[in-house]
Amino acid sequence: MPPMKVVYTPRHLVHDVTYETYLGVQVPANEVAERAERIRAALEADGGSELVEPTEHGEAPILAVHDAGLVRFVGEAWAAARRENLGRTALIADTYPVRAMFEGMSEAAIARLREPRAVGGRTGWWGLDSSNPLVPGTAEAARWAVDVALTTADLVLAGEAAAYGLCRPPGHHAGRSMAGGYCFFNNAAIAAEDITTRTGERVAILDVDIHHGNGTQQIFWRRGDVLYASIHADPADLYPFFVGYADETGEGEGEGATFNQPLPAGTGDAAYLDAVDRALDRIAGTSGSIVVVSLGFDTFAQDPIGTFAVTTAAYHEIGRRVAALGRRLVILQEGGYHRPSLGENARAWLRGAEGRPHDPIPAGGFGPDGARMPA
Ligand code: OKP
Ligand code: ZN
Repeated sequence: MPPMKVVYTPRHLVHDVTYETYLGVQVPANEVAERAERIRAALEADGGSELVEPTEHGEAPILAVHDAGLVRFVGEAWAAARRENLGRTALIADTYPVRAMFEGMSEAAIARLREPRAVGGRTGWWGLDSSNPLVPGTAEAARWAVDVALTTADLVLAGEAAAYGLCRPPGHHAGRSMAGGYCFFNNAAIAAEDITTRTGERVAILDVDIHHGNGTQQIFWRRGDVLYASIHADPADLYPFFVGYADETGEGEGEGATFNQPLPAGTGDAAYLDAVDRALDRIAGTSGSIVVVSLGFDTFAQDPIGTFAVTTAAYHEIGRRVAALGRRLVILQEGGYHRPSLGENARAWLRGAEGRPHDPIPAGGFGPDGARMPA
C-alpha cells in the first residue's frame, strides 16, 4: 500500500490547553496542541502521504452516539463559565454525581435526577474527572475532531485501504452522556456508528491506547454489531480505574462483543504483541470489512503518564500485523504524551500498516520543523 491519506486540520489549535489538575494540583497539560503538530510535521517530512482537510458532517452523526444534552453542554460551557467573571482560563468540574450519592435509590428515582442550572453542577453532571480542562476553543476543536474522524471513514468507504485521522482532542473516554480524560466527543465511536449505519456491516474497534476506552465500551456495551477490543493498563492501577477488566464482556445483544485485555505495568513489546495477536484473532472471527483503530502512543516506554515499555520498532510491527488482517483501516489518533517521540512513533506505525519498511530516522532525529536531521 502506498503512503496513506492523513486527515488533519489546524482547527485543533484553538483547543489550547495549558494546565490540567492532577489530584488537585495544577500541572502542565499533557494533551496539548504540540502533539498533533509533531505528528503532522513528521508525516509531512517523511513524504508521500497526502494531507486532506476534513469536511463538515454536521451534528447528526454526533447525536447518533451522544446524548443531546452533552452536545449542548460542550457547546455552551465556555460562555456559561465566563459569565461567572472569575477570569478563569479553563473550566474544570469539582462536584460529580458519583454512584454512592444515589445508593439505595430506585432506578426510577435515579431517572428523575436532572441536570443542574449552575455551570459548576452542569460540568460535573456531564463529566467524568477533574483532569479535563475545557477552554474557549474546546467546542470548536472537538467538533472538528469528529469531522476528522468522519472524513477518514469517508475515505475508506470510498475505497482507500486505510486512512489516518489526526484527531485532537481524543475521544475514547467520552461516553454517550459524558466527557472526560481529555475527551469531549468519542471520535472513534462516531466513526464506527457511521460506518455500520452506512454499510450495514459489523465494525470492529481495536483500541491500542494505554488507557481503557471506557466511553467506547459504554456506547457499544449492548451492541452486537460493533466489537470493542481493547489492550490497556490494568484499571486497578491506571485511569480510568473503574472499568476495563477482562470479565466485562458486554450484555444483551452485546454479550461477547467487548474484549478487554488489561496488562500489568511494565508490559514490553513481546507481551504487548501477543495481546495484539489475540485481539486480531477475535476480530478475524467477526464479519465486516472495516476496523476502526483507536491509536495511542502512550504505551511508549517514555510516556509521562503511561506505565508500559513499548518501543518504536514495535509500533511498526503492530501496524504491520493490524494491516495483515486484510481489512480496511480507519486509524484515529487518541493519546500519546511523550512529545519528542510522537512523530516517529506515528510514522513507524503507519509505515508498518502501509507495508513499508520501518526505515528508522537517523540518530539526529527530527528538527523543529519536522525535517530529518543528520546524526
Ligand atoms: C487520555 B487518553 C495524569 C492524569 C490523567 C486522564 C488521562 C486521560 C488519558 N496526570 N488523567 O486515553 O490518552
Ligand atoms: Zn491514553
